[in-house]
Amino acid sequence: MFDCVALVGATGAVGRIVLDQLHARNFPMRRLRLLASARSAGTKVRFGDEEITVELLEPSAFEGVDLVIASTPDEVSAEFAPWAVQAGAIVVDESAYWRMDPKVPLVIPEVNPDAVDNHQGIIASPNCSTTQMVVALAPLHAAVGIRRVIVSTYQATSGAGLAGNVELQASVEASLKGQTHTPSTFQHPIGFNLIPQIGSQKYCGYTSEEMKMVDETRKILGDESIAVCPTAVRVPVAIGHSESILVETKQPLSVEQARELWAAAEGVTVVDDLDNQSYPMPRDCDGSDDVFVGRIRQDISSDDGIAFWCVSDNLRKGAATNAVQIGELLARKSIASP
Ligand code: 2RA
Repeated sequence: MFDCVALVGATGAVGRIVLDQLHARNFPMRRLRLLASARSAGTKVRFGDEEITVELLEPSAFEGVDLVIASTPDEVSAEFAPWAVQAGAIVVDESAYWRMDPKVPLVIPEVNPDAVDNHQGIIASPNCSTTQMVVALAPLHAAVGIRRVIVSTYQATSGAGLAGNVELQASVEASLKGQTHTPSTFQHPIGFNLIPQIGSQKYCGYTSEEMKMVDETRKILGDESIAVCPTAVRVPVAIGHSESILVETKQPLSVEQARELWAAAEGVTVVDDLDNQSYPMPRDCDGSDDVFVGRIRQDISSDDGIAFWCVSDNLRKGAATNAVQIGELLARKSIASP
């Protein structure tokens, strides 16, 4: 049980869901404080029957805080996380800033829960596109070993925050009226379009979003030999990232075995009945905490591959839920600040 939990970024797209989750899951805490920049400080936010006033994010704000859950831009996290650790809090951070720091565990509770044991104050939650893929890959990797992954993502506009969904609506409405909406969040109009760029150029023609899928997957699964070839695409869907994944395994894996492994895996739901038009779709996964897999089939172009389709609510398991689950894991393990 935590005496005091602070949520940083409560008014953002993910922060609002963290707030809902803390309440709905009866998170083990006695008191919740909300911290934000000067722009949001002073606003009142509802938490169950309470109204909590957002306080200013500053170094002294972390006195008496045991656990911080944070959903902020990278540069905000870079600045405040050391203040919180200095004050004796554990930070569960959803930004990308700390994820690849060797001193920072990168954790999906269903996959690598023991990674939290050696934290040094900061624990990172992975990128949304990585999280759902790794939840699906982990049981296969444990059973037969994964050699290579080829993944194409179909990522919802809410991955870019509240502004992404505002832009989706404006862009669709403009298109329906035969007008052009000038984008400000995305590189191109997103209404009735697909944009094969998420993030900026990072390595050999791959974007920052794509390289997160390479680097974070290896770190979470603890295996630098796994080859990942990603293509990340923004699609005109508000909530729910989808991924087409082809996985090559070290030992043979049948469709039946894969289905059994997923059926037994925590946090995975199999929806796979093509004859009855049953497979995961973003509309059906919106608001759910699981990772959904379907369209499971043998790779007909090689002997050692399985192809599947994977969908998850990017704001929940991809962000808010995973961070809250890390907090619950710390509480279960009674892990305190170092
Ligand atoms: C996106 N994955 O969808 C990013 C958010 N972290 O834009």
